Amino acid sequence: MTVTLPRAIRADVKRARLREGLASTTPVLTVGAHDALTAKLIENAGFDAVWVSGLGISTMTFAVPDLNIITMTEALDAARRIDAATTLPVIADCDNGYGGFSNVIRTVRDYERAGIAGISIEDNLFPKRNSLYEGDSRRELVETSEQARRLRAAKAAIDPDGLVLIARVEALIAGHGVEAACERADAYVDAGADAILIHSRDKTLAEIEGFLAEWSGVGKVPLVAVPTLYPTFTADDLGAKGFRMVILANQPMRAAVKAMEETLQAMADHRNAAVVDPHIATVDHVFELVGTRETIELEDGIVPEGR
Ligand code: SPV
Ligand code: MG
Repeated sequence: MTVTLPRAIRADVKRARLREGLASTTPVLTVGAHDALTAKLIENAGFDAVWVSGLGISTMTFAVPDLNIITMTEALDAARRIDAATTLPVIADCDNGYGGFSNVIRTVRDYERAGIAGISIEDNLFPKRNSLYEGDSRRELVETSEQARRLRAAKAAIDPDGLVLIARVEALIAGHGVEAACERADAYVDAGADAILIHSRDKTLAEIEGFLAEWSGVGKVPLVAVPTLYPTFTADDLGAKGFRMVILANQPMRAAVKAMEETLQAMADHRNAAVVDPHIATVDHVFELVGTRETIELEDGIVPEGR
């Protein structure tokens, strides 16, 4: 028997898996990746899907704020690398489509062609501000009718069975209230969105509960939650409220930042690496995670004994 590496999964298979997940009452439990290895670790830990976090890519790959500074092609490159590293469906955070009407269409078409399973397009005006940033006094949204026009045109520009288009409503984040959020969600569904991501910073969940009580699409259109600021609600709690996807968007990135800061500080304090050795991954584990042995055996034509 020869050594084999994991097979690449076709885009249509990942997309079908994502559509199936969104149709089920158990939410698709999705975790944010900022790079390819993180996607692999998310898969190894048993999650259902990977979110390509705009905050994560901006922070970890470019060390710039999440303010529409990275370009569509930089974000797509990151999404491609992440998608290649996992058999799970990948949902890419495409911010606001990186500009105006034609940028949104180009974004959707390029992600479709790249074989990404799903994307999210939000209604923050370019240049957007990260939704979690508390100090922001200027949050402007694209007019509802214009955002719907963009989504309708984007949907028309791709295969109906192609990537899953999640329309992200930022009305609650921008302080426009539940009624405005419902109007936007209606308009985006009418424009052809496959799912609605309703984002909120309200730690009590009252805003989200208000939306769920008011919106006529609940139970008909898959809803997506990003519970960064209401993390005590489990995926099952959110599933019971009607959410079909729960995105834990940035915890691996924050874990990496903390681990690296602590490791670097300890090495700086002790001026050696022995102090951190028991607390960091072994080199062998790193080799193992990326299939180093299998790749070398395949390259060298080695047939392992007993296999
Ligand atoms: C991201 O991960 O980039 C997101 C989620 O868009 S949030 O940071 O909550 O806006
Ligand atoms: Mg984002």
